[in-house]
Amino acid sequence: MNNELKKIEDNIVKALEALQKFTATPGCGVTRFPYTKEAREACAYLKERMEEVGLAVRLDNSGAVIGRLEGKSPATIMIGSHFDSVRHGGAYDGIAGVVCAIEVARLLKESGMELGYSLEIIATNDEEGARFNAGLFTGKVLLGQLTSDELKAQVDAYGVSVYQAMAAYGLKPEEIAEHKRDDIKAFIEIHIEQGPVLEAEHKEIGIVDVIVGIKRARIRINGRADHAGTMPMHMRKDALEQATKVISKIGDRARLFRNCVATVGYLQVEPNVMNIIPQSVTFVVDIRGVDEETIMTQYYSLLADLDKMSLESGLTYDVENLLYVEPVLMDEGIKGHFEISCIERQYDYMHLPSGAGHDAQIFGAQLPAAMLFVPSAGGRSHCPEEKSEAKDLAKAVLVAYDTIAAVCEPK
Ligand code: HGY
Ligand code: MN
Ligand code: MN
Repeated sequence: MNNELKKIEDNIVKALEALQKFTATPGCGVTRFPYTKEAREACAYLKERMEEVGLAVRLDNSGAVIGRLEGKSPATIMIGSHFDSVRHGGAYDGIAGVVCAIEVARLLKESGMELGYSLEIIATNDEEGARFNAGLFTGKVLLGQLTSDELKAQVDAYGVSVYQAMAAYGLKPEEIAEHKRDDIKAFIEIHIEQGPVLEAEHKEIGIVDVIVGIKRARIRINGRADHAGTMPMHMRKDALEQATKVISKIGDRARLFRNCVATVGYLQVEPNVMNIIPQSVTFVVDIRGVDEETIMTQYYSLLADLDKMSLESGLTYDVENLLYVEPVLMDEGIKGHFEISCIERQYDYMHLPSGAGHDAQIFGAQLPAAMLFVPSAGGRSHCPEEKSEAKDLAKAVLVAYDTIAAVCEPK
C-alpha cells in the first residue's frame, strides 16, 4: 500500500478512537446528543484537528464546527457530515465522514494548490434527530428553513426545547433565521453505507445516486386509565390495544412497495404499569422511499387506519408532523468526478441508493450534492457493532480529494 494511503488510514483510526470516547454511554456504544457535554468535547477535539491542518475554525450558530480554507472566490464548496449520534450508536456513523473531510483538507493544504472556490469542512449538529425527533438541523439552519418559534416547539423527553438547549449551550436561538448561507456551491459527504450492499458486492466505494425521502410523524392515541382487573372488556378504552391494531399494519404495507421501508422505533405507554389499562400511547412512524408517491400513499393509509380505529373504538388520536424531506437525486457532475477518480485509482465501486437519510439530502434539495459510501461490516449500523475499515475510508478520502481538487480548480 502506498505511504499516502497508510498515513490517511492511521490518522482516521487515531481520530475515531479518540472521538468514540465522547459518549454518554461508555461501554455501550456512542451516545452523543446535541448540546451535551459529549457534543462539546467532540467539537473541541474536531476544532483542534481542523486547526492542526491549517483551517480557520469557528462554531456556527447551529452548533456545527466549520473549518475554512480560503480560495480565490468566497463561494464555498462544503464537505463533511454529522458529529452527533443516535443512542447506543456506533463509532462511525457521521463522525467518520467528518474525520475523512479533515483528511481531504490536509491533503489539499499540503498540496499547496491554489483553490478557486473556498473550501469548508463541516461537522454538522443534530443530523440524527435522536434527542428532539426532527434531525437534519444544521442543514436546515444554513438553508434558512427554521424559525425560533419552531425551536421552542421541539422538545426532548424531559421537556427541554431546542431553544432552551441551544441557549444553555451558549448559542443564540433567537437569531436562528439570520444564519442562512447563500455562498454554498456544493455539498459533498463521505459516509458509511449502514447497509449490506457494498460488502455483499465486494466493492470498496459506493457512489450514491439517490437519497430516500423520509416522512416522520409522532402519533398519540388517547384512551383511559382503569383498573386492569375490574373494567369489563366491552367498557375499556385501552390505548395500547388500539395502537397495536394500527402499528401491526405498517410493516406489511411497506412490503407491498419496492425500495420502501417503514419503522416504529419509538413507543411510549402511559402510565406503563402492568395492572393499569393504558391511558395513552405515543409512537413515531418513520416511512422512507425513493419516490414521494410511495411514501405519502403509506402515510395516508396509516391515517385511514387511525380513523377506522377511532370510529370503532371511540378513542381519539393526535398526529404531529416531525419531518418531511423529499427523495433527492445526487449531482451528476460530482458523481462523474467520483467515477473518474475510482477508475484512475482502480477502486472497485458501484452506484447505489441511500436508505439512510443524510445531511447531503437537505443540501441536495437546494444545490449540487453528492455522497461517497464505504462498506459497513455485516451491514450493521445504529448499534455498537457498527464498523467500517479505515482503508476503505482512506480510499474515499482520495476520491473526494481528486473531486474537490477538480471542482475547486481556479477558473
Ligand atoms: O435516520 C437516518 O437515516 C439517519 O441515520 N439520520
Ligand atoms: Mn445515523
Ligand atoms: Mn449518519
